[in-house]
Amino acid sequence: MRVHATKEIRNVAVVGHGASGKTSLVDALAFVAGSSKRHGSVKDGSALTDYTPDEIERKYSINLAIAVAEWMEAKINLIDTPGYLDFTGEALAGVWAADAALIVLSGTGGVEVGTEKVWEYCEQRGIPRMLCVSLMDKEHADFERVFGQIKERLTPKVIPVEIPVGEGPAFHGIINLFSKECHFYKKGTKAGEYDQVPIPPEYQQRFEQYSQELIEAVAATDDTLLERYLGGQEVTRDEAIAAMKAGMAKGELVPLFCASGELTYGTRALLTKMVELVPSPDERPVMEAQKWGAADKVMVAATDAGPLVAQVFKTVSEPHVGDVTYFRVYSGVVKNGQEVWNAPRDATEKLNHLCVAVGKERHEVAELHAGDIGCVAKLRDTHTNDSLSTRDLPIVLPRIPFPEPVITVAIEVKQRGEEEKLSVGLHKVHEEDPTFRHEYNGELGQTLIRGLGERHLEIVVGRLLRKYGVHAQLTKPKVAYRETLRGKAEGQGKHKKQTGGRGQYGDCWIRVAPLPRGSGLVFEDQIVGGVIPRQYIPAVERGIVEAAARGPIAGYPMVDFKVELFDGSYHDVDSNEMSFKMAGILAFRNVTPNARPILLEPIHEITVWTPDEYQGAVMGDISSRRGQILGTEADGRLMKVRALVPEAELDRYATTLHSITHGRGTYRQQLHVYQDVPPDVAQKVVEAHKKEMEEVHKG
Ligand SMILES: Nc1nc2c(ncn2[C@@H]2O[C@H](COP(=O)(O)OP(=O)(O)O)[C@@H](O)[C@H]2O)c(=O)[nH]1
Ligand SMILES: [Mg+2]
Repeated sequence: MRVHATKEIRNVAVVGHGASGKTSLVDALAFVAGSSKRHGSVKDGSALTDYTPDEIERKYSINLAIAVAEWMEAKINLIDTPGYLDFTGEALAGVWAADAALIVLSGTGGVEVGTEKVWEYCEQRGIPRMLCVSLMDKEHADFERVFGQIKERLTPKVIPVEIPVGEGPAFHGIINLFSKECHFYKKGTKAGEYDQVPIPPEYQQRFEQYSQELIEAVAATDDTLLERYLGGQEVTRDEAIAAMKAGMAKGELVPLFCASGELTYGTRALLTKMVELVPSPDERPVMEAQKWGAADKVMVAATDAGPLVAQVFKTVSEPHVGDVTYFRVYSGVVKNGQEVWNAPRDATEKLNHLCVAVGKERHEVAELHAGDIGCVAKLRDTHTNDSLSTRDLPIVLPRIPFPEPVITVAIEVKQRGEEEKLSVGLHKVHEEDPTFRHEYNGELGQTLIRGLGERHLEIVVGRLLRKYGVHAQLTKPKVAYRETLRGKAEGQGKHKKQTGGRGQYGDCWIRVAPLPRGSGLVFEDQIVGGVIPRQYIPAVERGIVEAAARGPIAGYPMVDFKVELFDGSYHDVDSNEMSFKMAGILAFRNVTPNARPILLEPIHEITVWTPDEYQGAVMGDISSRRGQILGTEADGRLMKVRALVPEAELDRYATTLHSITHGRGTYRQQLHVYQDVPPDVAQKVVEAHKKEMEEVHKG
């Protein structure tokens, strides 16, 4: 592959809802451009950018992947991304690394929740957008309907630059409003070939109406153009394109295209428009970055003359290869074999076998210019989101704001002895995927993993098996119950042993009483007259603290109570710290059952965002989870519902919410307070605990 100069590079993130046709369109664009030799398909697992075993098996994208289309002297780096919200971190990374987005919509599905999500990412990153309605040949495809949805749900700034001729199975042509050309496609078209024909008479009126709207919208973004247009002068195609490009850069215009990726219809025009309308890296605004180890800001511009700085936006671990690191060069030129510096990790990395990725293949290149995207294998200390620069001028770019995990489940090994492998595997998966987290929770005795959805975590389980040989399964996370006291009580703890030589003697009297939530355990020494010598009092406290880790009801940590140590006795020879610690433990065990112990459970405050029409269902579901609604209010186009829900009832909530709101609801949760468990529920928790203890003793 030829090395391309900055001016010739176009970085385009292909984003949209799942199954809108992105991967098929990317494959078609690369094939039609001649950069890929085979027209692959998602259905038979041969699509250029869906090449991992997981993707081939499931027939949808999970990882972002790159294809290249060389067209009109330019090189378009197409970053194909998954549409499902479980993998939305990949879409975000793709948008981050690109200079524009091609948002793909299905001719039948239109604007869906994934479309809204990626639209938001593009807004945040401030990149120009093109919209393309694909699957135009699919039964019930409806361009006008999708156009209407875009206007209503995404942006009023959308402006069609193409209109389809025929729809669904009758789709066979596209009228281009810029060039005023009509292209007809024959059945069996292989690589987007077309016949140029006059605009069909039945489309004449539509053509004129849309052309007028287009030219008015374009002229409206540029005063001189508008003046000329209003003065009745002709606006040429080139002028219109230039104004459109400028309007897109300002976010004032969003052109709409149509295509069928699978049939390759519309792909040639789309390639041309990407080259013409997408800014090259040096046409994008200069970025502000941080000089490592200094307070200075550095302005990073996409020029070969600038200091080298690149950012890793994706890491994939590949069989027989190890980690493959995808990065974008934001400034400077990077050469094959060059040494670079990962300043925050204090690591030198050598870029051996510098490559350009095309799906699963990698083509070695001599160098990459400012703005280009490449990859390299076997870096030792570099991970997703790291910046690479040089020792002379270490620079750190702003980090990609990956989404926070939303669901938590527990994971365990199926076969004993694989625990170590599991922990290594989880760590590796996190390095590849910043939206995945893991931690061992000592209190629950469980490894908890967090991610963006159940599908995400199931894929992780598959990856652990395939790549790290770990047989793992997902289980329900345990609830961190607590115990506390409702009443007061007092009593004694006495530890006395006489075994031959020196004995053991410790004796204490304690009083317990409840404290408000959040107080923890408060210990008060009220010993007077040295009935317990000073040096043994901390030992009593340690005994109580240790015993309080397992409450009297079901062995959960006991919190929010006060212990007063008010009396005791000692023995001149036999007393020691150990004996007083035991006395503390015994006192706690004697006294707390008489102080009306109760079980507490964590209550989370959840905030749910849902379209209006599902609000009733969302609230009904919350009530059925022992939830208490705190309030509802409008928040933008959505309704916001706040509620308190016990953690025990929130298992797999993300999945339920997804299904009640048809994928459009989202939520956040945060631990709010610990509250009494209702008696009937407490009964079940106690029984479950008993059963677990019996099993532990049996096993
Ligand atoms: N009829 C028709 N089907 C398509 C077209 N493009 C993709 N598909 C099918 O739609 C499904 C989803 O396509 P895919 O490219 O994986 O969509 P993605 O999830 O957006 O990447 C697959 O079964 C494709 O074969 C198209 O242009 N026409
Ligand atoms: Mg895909």
